[in-house]
Amino acid sequence: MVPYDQANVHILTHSLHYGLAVFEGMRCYKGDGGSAIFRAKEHIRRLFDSAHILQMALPFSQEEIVKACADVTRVNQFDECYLRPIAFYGDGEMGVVARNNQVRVAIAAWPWGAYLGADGQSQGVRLKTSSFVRFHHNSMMPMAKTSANYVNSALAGYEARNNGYDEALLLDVHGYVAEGSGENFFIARDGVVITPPLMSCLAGITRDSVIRILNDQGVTVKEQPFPRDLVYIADEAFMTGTAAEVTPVRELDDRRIGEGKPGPITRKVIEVFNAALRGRDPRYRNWLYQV
Ligand code: PPE
Repeated sequence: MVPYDQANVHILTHSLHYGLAVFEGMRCYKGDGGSAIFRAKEHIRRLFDSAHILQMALPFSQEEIVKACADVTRVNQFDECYLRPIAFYGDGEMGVVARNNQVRVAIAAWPWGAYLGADGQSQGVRLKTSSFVRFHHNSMMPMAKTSANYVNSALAGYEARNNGYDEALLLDVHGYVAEGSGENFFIARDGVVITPPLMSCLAGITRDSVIRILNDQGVTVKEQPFPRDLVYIADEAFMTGTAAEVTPVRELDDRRIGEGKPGPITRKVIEVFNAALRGRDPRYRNWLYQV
């Protein structure tokens, strides 16, 4: 455990220069059985998947990192918090392809409120289709949660906010809906839910959880490409992510979606998801990692 002020790295930390870092974002919730990290094992598995894609060898096991995340939460005495494990190349050699720097792993925790604002979470957010295209999987790797990927997200996220919207919706290189700058995206029309396939978007753990919840509710979920105008005429839309949780979407490109407020499918997903996070739904109790 390293105190906040001493958790420093050298200015020549390789990953700071070239973006070759992999990270995770998880939330710990206080529920009926005490505090627990939501789907900790799946998140850390994805951390290792991201590292594998970058050919970065992590010097710990998945079990060690999961346990360390619980330790960080406990030592900080947080009931609820956001957790950020990150693996990166330390200082030593410079140059893009330097391979001899030590792989370092850190885990930070802090309290984090509603990602897209409290109003956004209750009333729905307003999105703008981004002029920045989600990168093709032969340029960057959307399946890897690497720091470098977030330059694309930040460009899109800034643009949307500069223009008075809450968040960006990025299209893929073929012009189909991909995801938000830090969220997966879903629409519902005539009772069927559609989300983009795992092609130009991150394999979100919240996305996976919501698909499971919808299936358990008897709602059909299709993972298929769709264009932005299908979003305009959708009955409902929502975004998912660890930070954003399940955030309703009320507008895209100044077109109201459905009735312009969280619809019945979205509200049901939020209700079941919130129960699952806090250990109040036995079907999803194995999603919780007790701290
Ligand atoms: N897509 C992107 C691009 C993304 O960054 C996230 C998470 C998701 C989808 C949803 O994934 P998941 O959290 O596994 O359901 N974005 C993280 C970073 C947010 C930040 O600003 O930092 C998050 O939500 O923790």
